[in-house]
Amino acid sequence: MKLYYSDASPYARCVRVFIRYHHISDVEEILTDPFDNSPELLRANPLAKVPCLLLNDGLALFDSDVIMRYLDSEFGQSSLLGAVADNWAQQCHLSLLKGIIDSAVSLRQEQCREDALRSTFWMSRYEQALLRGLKEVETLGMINTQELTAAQVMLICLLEYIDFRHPDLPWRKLTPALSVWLSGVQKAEPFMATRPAT
Ligand SMILES: N[C@@H](CCC(=O)N[C@@H](CS)C(=O)NCC(=O)O)C(=O)O
Repeated sequence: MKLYYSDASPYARCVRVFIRYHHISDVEEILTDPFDNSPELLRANPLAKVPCLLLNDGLALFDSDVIMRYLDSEFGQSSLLGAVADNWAQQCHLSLLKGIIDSAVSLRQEQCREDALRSTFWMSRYEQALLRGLKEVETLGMINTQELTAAQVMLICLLEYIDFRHPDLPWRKLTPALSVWLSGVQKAEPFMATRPAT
């Protein structure tokens, strides 16, 4: 299998952590800048987004959500996602985390635009959604299990992405329990091995 990924993408990082967590060795990880529109990526994913997993039979899987479900169902001895399959509250926890990642990535994209095109309205809206979302994550107690869950994988990738791309956001002050929890879990090997280079 081939995984097209970019180093900084929090979506791709979740998938790469799943690969390591499940000890899947048959994946060639191909560092890809989606904005290069390489023919190889476009053939696999017409949306030109990473992550995209190309299976050995030629089927291309995207987005990160589908890839994580695939890896979990094909290779998971202890499932990261299976337990939440028909638990709608927990499914919604995953949607919340995905939505916060979307806000963090959209905020970054807006910040990267030229001064004249950058929208303070959208930057403020993304930032507010992100901070409100994290407060809700803390309230919901997603960090209160010893066993690593899919939600926790997403949360670690999200919080480290915020530190990486938005170091000035006051998330640690707003959600101190998440901050303490992160420092205890972020040294696990799958996260160390996939941390974006600074
Ligand atoms: N919903 C997708 C989002 C993927 C995504 O937006 N990836 C970004 C990198 S962080 C990308 O490839 N952007 C290129 C583009 O938007 O054209 C997923 O969960 O995989």
